[in-house]
Amino acid sequence: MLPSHINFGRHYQGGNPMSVPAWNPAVEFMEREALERLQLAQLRQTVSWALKTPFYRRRLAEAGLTRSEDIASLRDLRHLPYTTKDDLREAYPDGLLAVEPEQAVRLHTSSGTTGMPTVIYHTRRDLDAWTELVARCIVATGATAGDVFQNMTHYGLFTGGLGLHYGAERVGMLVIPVSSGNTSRQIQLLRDFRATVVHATPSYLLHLHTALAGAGVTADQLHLRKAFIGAEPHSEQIRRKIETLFGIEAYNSYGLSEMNGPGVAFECLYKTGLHLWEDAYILEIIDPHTRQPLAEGETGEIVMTTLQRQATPLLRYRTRDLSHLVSGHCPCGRSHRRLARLKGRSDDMLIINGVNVFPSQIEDLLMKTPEVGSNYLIQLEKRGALDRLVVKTEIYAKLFTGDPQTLDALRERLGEALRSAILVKPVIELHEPGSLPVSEGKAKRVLDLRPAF
Ligand code: DLL
Repeated sequence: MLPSHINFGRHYQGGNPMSVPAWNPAVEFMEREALERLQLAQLRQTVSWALKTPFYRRRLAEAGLTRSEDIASLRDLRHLPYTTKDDLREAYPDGLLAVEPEQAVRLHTSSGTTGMPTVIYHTRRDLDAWTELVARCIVATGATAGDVFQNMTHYGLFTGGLGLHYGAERVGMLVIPVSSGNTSRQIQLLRDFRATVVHATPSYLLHLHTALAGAGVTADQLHLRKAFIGAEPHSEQIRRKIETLFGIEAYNSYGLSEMNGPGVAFECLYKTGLHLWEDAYILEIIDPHTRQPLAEGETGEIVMTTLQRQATPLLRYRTRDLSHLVSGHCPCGRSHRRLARLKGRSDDMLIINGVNVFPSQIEDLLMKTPEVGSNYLIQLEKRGALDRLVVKTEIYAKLFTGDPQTLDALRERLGEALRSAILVKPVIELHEPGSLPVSEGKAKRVLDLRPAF
């Protein structure tokens, strides 16, 4: 029996302040024992899907596992191999595709460490399962079919746009699929269609607020009541600032393309941590150095195993994201455990206005350019609410003429090449040979001047 305070998302009107809105109460409030039984069954299923790929056949055989039935309990998970971003990169483009190509209906890619992207394929069923997870997240925040949803995240290979889009449609919201950028249009749409819920990166919402002032619009002329914020690190202070500036409630959303995208973990009305949907993912927190599991409350690397995705099943994927499990129960009564706000990463990936960039991608491109010398510096700054990437590079001495036109053309060419490779428009600074500081010992190539989040 479900507790009486739960409302089905489809019918929730937000009238009773004590009630907890939920999209799929049967799963969201499932007893732990039943949830773990479901996880075990899905883990076996996932391993049998994974065994369809040469990559996992080899990896699992090395771990002594050739049949999914060999998994007797969830504890056996620790015998399974880890999967890393590099594994995904090496499997590019279809080494991890576990279904017939014609069964896959969409793919998403995200940046890999040295430019080679990681690819996740989805079957129709995978997309449906993802949509359901996102619908759960949306309804858990109290958003309803009656809301007008302006989706300000990028549509395309990035998963933020399409991920939230289909979830919001499923809930029955009126969706404005505006995508990212074009702030004056965002403001016009917010006003004309009286959007009540938005989805954006936290830095973009702060930028939007500044732009509102420039357009002579005050937040209380809008009809906003909620924001879903994610895709980049942000502090509790930033959330509060967004809430105060707009007079709304903002909910933290965590996800990554390798685990579909958004819809992995989300805050509910109570904002006591991000519920991670454990019927869809097995969560582990490990010490990134020893790879040993950590106890509840200890901060370590998030490792996840997909439980529902057939086209690209992933076992023990090392996300490189750092967090810990929140102990105790959430007042909402959901049985799915909660992740604390993310604390950073255990690798050098940079998140620039929500876009993931590895310094090695920038280095690769610079080093491929004959006019560029070997010394360079990647600097990150805040310009207003947004991040700014400055790439400072020396010119190769033999090709340095000092001719302003040649330098302008090189600056332009490098800026464009980087923009298309990493999807962030950099400011390029060209320096005379030998003029950038040379570090003693291990070169420090990244200078992050953004305030700590
Ligand atoms: O950023 C998916 C997403 C879209 C999540 C929209 C939330 C909202 P990727 O581009 O693959 O996917 O980037 C994933 O972004 O490993 C984290 O390092 C970081 N990240 C995502 N959400 C949060 C968050 C999407 N709420 C990477 N807080 C992840 C901190 C986050 N970091």
